Amino acid sequence: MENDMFCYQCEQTAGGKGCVKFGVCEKSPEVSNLQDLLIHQLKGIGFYGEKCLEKGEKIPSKINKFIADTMFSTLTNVNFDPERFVEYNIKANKFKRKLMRMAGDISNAPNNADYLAPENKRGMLLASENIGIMANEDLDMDIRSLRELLIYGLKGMAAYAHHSYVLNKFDDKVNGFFYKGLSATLNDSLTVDDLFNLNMKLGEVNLRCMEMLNKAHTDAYGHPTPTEVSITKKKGPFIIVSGHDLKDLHELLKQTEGKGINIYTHGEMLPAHGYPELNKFDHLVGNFGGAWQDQQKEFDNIPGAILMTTNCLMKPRESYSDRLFTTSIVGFPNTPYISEENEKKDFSEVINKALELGGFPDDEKDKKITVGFGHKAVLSHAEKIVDSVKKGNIKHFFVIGGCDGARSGRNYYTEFAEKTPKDTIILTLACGKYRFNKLKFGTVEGLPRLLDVGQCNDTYNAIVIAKALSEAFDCDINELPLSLVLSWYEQKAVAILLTLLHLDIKNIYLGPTLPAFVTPNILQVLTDKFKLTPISTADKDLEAILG
Ligand code: SF4
Ligand code: SF3
Repeated sequence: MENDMFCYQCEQTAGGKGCVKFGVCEKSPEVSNLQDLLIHQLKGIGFYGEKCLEKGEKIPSKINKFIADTMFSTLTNVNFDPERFVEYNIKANKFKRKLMRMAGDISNAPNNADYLAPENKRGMLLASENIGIMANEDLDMDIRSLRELLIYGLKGMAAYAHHSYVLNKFDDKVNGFFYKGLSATLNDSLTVDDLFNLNMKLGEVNLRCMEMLNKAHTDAYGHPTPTEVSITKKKGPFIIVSGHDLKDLHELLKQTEGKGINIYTHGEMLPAHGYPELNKFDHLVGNFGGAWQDQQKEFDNIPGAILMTTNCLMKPRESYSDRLFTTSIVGFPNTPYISEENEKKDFSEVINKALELGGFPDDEKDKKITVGFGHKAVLSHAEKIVDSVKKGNIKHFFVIGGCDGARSGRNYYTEFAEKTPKDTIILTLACGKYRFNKLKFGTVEGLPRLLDVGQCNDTYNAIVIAKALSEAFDCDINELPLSLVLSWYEQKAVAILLTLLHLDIKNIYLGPTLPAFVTPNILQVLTDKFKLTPISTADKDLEAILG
């Protein structure tokens, strides 16, 4: 094989084309190839699962959960442990056999749908040589592009389905679409139009999935309310909790109560402070550091423990690999892992490590930012907002958010936010907010100009807000004085973009670069149909938006 691996699923892919020797994210060829094999296995599972559903069979929830968990595990910066993917591939064989039995006799199964992987790593790696993204060199480029778009959208949705599962929320339509979408990528009779429509459908189903997750979060922890969060260090032992899983944070908060340990949120865990049932713990003391790509520098020699609940995990440096813990679908070789037994996690190891390391020696001078502007909190001011827009005192709304990343072009988002006029409001979400969330934006009409709506999945909140405003103004969302300026990095951003396009939201600005897996033809369709626009400079784009 010419390349050791092939992966182009994220924004930092090598040379803007594909990682072929080693992942820019540090994913090894071994892991990449085992992931390819797993995705291939899941496509067949999708085919037989779809047939079972057509027959009215009920698929066991452990198989639905397996699909969400394992697709999520292949998302960028989640799991780097080859042994985990060996285990997942073996389990995939078992679940595929089960679905094949349930589906009964099928005459028109696509090639390889019934493929079962060898049950050892060596065999798996050999087998993976023939099934990667580029294995079929004759495949039409646009078909490949739309199949990959669908797979990455499914990976993104899998993350949100996984977070919902852990809080006991399920949805048949969401589960069903995993089978349909995966199966479609094996179906050679589907045209470019068919696959395009399936991607739009994924956008619709992902909206439902984000809504389910929003309900899971708010049912468990209350509706976010505006909350001040300290962003400075406090004296004493501590644990930093990163990722998106609020349940893990809640468990850890309960298990550390009264133990003299401070808990800090990190990255996408920042919005947790807005939830009343999480914020009520006094030892949830603040937010630590910046976005994910700063972690190696910020965790270097840190005198406390770190818990990574989901992405984004970078290769741990030796100076903190003994104190960084992974859990759930996250993993890195030779890094401590907290498993779940009977739906319970015991964080004693993390707690003991934090106590042993002693923590920060002193308090820093306190600084604060505000989070917690979910749709309830924002829409409690709806009347005032509508009135101010009608009077011309609030001129425009911007949604500036998405994933952060390491590329230098991402300064665009800082500059853009800084240059928005004083009579405009910025809604922000996901880790892209760290580009500007510690700057002072002041207020307009008594409202903060920067409203932190939450995690990437809280795009659902931004959509509810936009829909409510469009109803109040009796207009289409595209007629609102609202612009979306988004950054992407990994596959959740792909799912979210498909949701926004499904809602027919036009004129989205997207950067810092366009996905390598989108061909020029497909990009042209997105530009023509939705006026999707690559970012240029903050000045030019602001001028184009505000005129
Ligand atoms: Fe490269 Fe991104 Fe794939 Fe990692 S996830 S191997 S950086 S394309
Ligand atoms: Fe960030 Fe990884 Fe995507 Fe949830 S934490 S948005 S990049």
